[in-house]
Amino acid sequence: MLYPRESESRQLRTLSGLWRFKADYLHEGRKQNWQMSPLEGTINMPVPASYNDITQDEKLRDHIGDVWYEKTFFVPLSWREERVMLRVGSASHHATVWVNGVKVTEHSGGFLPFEGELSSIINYGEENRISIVVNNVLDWNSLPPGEVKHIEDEQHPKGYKIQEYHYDFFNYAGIHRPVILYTTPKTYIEDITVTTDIKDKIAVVHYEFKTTGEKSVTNYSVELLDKEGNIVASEKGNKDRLMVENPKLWQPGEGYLYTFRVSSFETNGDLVDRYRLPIGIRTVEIKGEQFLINGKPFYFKGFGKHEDSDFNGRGLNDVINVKDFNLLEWSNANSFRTSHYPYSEEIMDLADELGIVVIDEVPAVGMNIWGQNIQLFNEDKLGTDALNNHIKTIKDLIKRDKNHPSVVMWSVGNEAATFEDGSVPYFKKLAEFTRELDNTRPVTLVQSSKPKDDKVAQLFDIICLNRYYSWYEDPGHLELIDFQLEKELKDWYAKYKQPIIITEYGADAIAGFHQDPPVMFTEEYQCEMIKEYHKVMDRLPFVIGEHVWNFADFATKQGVTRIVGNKKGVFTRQRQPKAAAHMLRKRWLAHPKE
Ligand code: GCB
Repeated sequence: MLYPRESESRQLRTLSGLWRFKADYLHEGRKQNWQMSPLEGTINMPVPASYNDITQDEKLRDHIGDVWYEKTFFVPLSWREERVMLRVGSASHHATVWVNGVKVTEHSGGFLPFEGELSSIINYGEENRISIVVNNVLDWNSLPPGEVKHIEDEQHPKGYKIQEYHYDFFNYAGIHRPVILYTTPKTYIEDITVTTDIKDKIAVVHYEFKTTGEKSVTNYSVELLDKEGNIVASEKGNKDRLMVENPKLWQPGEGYLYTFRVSSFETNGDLVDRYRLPIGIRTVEIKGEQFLINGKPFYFKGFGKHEDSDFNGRGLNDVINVKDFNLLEWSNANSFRTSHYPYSEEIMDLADELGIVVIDEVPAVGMNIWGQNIQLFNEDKLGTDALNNHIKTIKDLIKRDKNHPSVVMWSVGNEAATFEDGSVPYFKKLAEFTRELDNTRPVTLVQSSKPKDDKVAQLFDIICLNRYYSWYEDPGHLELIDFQLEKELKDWYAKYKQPIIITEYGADAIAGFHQDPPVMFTEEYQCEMIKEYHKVMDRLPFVIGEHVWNFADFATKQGVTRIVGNKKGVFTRQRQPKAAAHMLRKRWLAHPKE
């Protein structure tokens, strides 16, 4: 599914802005077909945004179930000749869309785009009404998984239920990314895949795309344009390769992008469709202990992040996104992981443009119930249906993100219960499937098991490890990190001979809390803990990256270990630096291992 972009043959209109909104507390909407007539008793709701933190009503914040969105819009008469599409960047977690009461599409999975065709439904030159119902319920077959628990005991009123989930970020819901109307010609370029290789200073850009529609189009022009707009290579087929001598490479810190311009023509030479895809020329490879980008060893310096900000929740927030990339640059970071779900396409575009390296993760988080002896990888919980949904999500993510040069690795999940026997066939299937779809990028699963317990790391290309010595294990004992971490990292390496990225390490620090000698929750403790990890990582050559948890403080569900959210950010939720941010900035100015 190509990201909607304007061109000579394509138009685009955003439906971002205020929508009419109504929470369906009594579960009536679907039965009463609320999509058939204008909603009554609505409030204003911005799109894109999470709805949870917009009002003063905690009932809405904590609502479990459906909410309805509605908006009216016009499309010009001239669009009658076109294929008119409606695209939702993401809606968490399940959505059904109607236009003028006619169902257009439905989708499950809260972090990826979906679309439907409106051409035969829409009133051209007249008013149209779009209705979207969004449901936030998670179950064992959704990604991320969760479970609605009905609590039946004398401590709770009859019918009391909660949405349980075993991951550590607030279950924000709503229409999180833009809703866009766009047109393509009726015969349109549907999908483009570009991969790049470099041999002896010559870049080979392999490409493939297809055209769908009534007309049989066989005349194409495929051109590669540099930043100045010069055509540096061209071809005529829909599956071929372009050669570029002395290419400007996409590099960490220098996101040089070419424009891959595809045009299709009628036999008489008239333009049918045109699409411009930004691409970067680069290679990625793991060789021995090293992660190579363009043949050079790359050391990951950066963070696990979240899409999370005040009021917007998980809704697309251009202000925060641009600020975050400025802070990444200020910190001298070169990479981040899209923990724990695919981020917006707008963020991925920024990473491409700014040369920030990305580990791209599917929303497979919470597949582990800490401290409870419950097996998850079986038909009762994470069985065949969950696996199929996981496979579909990987497929959709790769389809969406395959052309981003910033994406150097796929992560098929975070901290699953990989000590269970049942996790082995499950992840074997996922690793194989991911490689089948894309053999140009390494595949990982972010781990929290101990090396002696893990059963799946051999299926993947690189070990990504989250560790919390002196926080969840031996809280307060900074002096143990050196011993414990070194031993464990050596054990991982001895067992699998794969390079290791520490994809999470860090401590909660409440900005402004100080105590020296350090105690937990102070800025001093956060700094000291991070520094202790560095000492170990710096002496182990097979450690090839450090992603501090987390970039910024973020919202979580309420609980006794969370103080108005998770405070492991080195920036506050409002993006102000804590002491640790200054410390990292100094460390990352150079390659930590040089
Ligand atoms: C983890 C999780 C992350 C949590 C973090 C923490 O291991 O991957 O989602 O937020 O620990 O702070 O507990």
